[in-house]
Amino acid sequence: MSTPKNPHALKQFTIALTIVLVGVYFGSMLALKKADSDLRNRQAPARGLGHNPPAAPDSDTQVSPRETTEMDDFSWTNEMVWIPGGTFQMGSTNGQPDEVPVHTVEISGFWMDRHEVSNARFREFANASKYITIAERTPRPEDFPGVPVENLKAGSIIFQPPGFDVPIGNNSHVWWAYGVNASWKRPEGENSGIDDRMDHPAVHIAWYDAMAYCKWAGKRLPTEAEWEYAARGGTNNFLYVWGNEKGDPAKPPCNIFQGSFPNNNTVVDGYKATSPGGKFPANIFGLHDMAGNVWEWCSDWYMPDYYRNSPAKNPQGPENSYDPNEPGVWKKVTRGGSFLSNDAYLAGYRPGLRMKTSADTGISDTGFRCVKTGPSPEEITKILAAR
Ligand SMILES: [Ca+2]
Ligand SMILES: [Ca+2]
Repeated sequence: MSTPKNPHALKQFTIALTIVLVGVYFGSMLALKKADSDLRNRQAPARGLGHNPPAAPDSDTQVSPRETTEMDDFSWTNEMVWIPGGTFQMGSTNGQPDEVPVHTVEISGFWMDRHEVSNARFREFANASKYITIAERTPRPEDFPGVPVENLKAGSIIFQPPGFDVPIGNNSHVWWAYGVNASWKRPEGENSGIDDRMDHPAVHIAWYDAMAYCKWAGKRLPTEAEWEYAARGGTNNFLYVWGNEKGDPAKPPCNIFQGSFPNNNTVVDGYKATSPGGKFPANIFGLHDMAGNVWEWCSDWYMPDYYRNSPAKNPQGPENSYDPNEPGVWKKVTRGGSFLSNDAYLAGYRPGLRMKTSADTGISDTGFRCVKTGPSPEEITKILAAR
């Protein structure tokens, strides 16, 4: 694969960059983290040997499913749409090397959240479960021996335009910074909040955080194949979620980045960062923001060549993870692009585009939505009629 143009592949790089930007004060901690990462990279066994995935961080196992009534009233279907099973062509010949071969995949029917999980929903979960996201946790001294405790600061990765021109195709990723105290509650770090963004998608959600939410909600994350099938609206193998044409530049069909990335966001679509769920047209299945707004976690580990030999029915993803650009870092798939996606850098909002991010990493443009295996609408009608 070529060097990725999207910054999601480069957590360690971003952290290293932060060392320069933030200086010695915070750099001492992050330098150790990078050193630790480098050590793990060197020790990583060769791909495909069944090495074990990293353990979930502490406290992720403490979440319990929310209390429900004894008899399922199917009220959970109100915020979801039924995705009827079918067969589709997964992948794209118009994208990156990891999007081929285009192959036939059969998907069983499932339910999917109409919107990305909102701040309101995530707050409901956090309040009920007392769950603390990874971005909110202060790094533990035992994980960073030798670093003064006062230098261990919770935070997450935020978008920060550098203020100088970055040539198209430049992979320096100078637009990412470490935001001290950035989290889903403070999307841009200190002095930011979500009071006026409760219907926007929650961001700075790591994969482990999303899994904890799913456990509480009685749902799960979509597989990568389910996500792409749903985004494409079933059988269509369009280039974009809505068809093969990009559409009217004056009326963007989704929340992405207009203008010259990263400094000049012309905000033609009306949103510089996240947008409330449902502000842009739904796709054929009735799903909103499957293109843009925030990247969405899938359950699959990332493997660049998974399409070459994956199961033809309901593929669940590989057992291992390998990113040639960051060997040794276990990554989960994210899909759909974000408010930062633009045509100069991968056009991440295409339904075939595969992104990958370290499972413990939150970013200011990454969230998720859930799916659920359950009876179809017809079956539910029968169940309710029989009561
Ligand atoms: Ca936008
Ligand atoms: Ca999205």
